[in-house]
Amino acid sequence: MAPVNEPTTTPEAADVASDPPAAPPSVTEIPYGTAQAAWLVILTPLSVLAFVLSIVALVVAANNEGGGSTVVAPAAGSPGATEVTVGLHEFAFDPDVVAVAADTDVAVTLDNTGAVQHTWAVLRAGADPADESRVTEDMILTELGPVDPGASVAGTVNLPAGTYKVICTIPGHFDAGMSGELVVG
Ligand SMILES: [Cu+2]
Repeated sequence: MAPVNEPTTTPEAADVASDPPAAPPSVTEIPYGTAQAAWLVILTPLSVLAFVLSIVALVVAANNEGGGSTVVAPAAGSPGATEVTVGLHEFAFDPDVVAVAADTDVAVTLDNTGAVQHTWAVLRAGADPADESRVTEDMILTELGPVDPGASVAGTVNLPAGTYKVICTIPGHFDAGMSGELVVG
């Protein structure tokens, strides 16, 4: 017992011994650090993955939204539709392609969800002006509106089968992209 105690109680030995014990705290911190690092190794990729997935979801949602109003919009209603609703906003029709029945009264409702007035003017078959400066009065078969912001206007069209260009006649709007198609058949 004595030989064992003697070295540890020696001041010199105690100093030597007290130095290593001072180190263990930092040694015992390493397991904690590695444990935290291990959690970080697991959680960081998961949070990065979650972040990436949420970005992907946002991009997909944004693309779907854009596709619904501007890109290849599905025709509203069907070839035999006798009523259709079209949204108006800066600067597009929603949807921009609308299908309705031919040679019959078709009820058209325009909902202006934008902040300024808009119209919905159907041009005669074959009329396809490249820009607003080429639009003439005789091109316009029928026109609904102007529709005030937040308001709705109802009207009726009765047209023979064909594909008609639709534009907003408020100055600047057609040139800003506010045009669509009315497919009658
Ligand atoms: Cu407009």
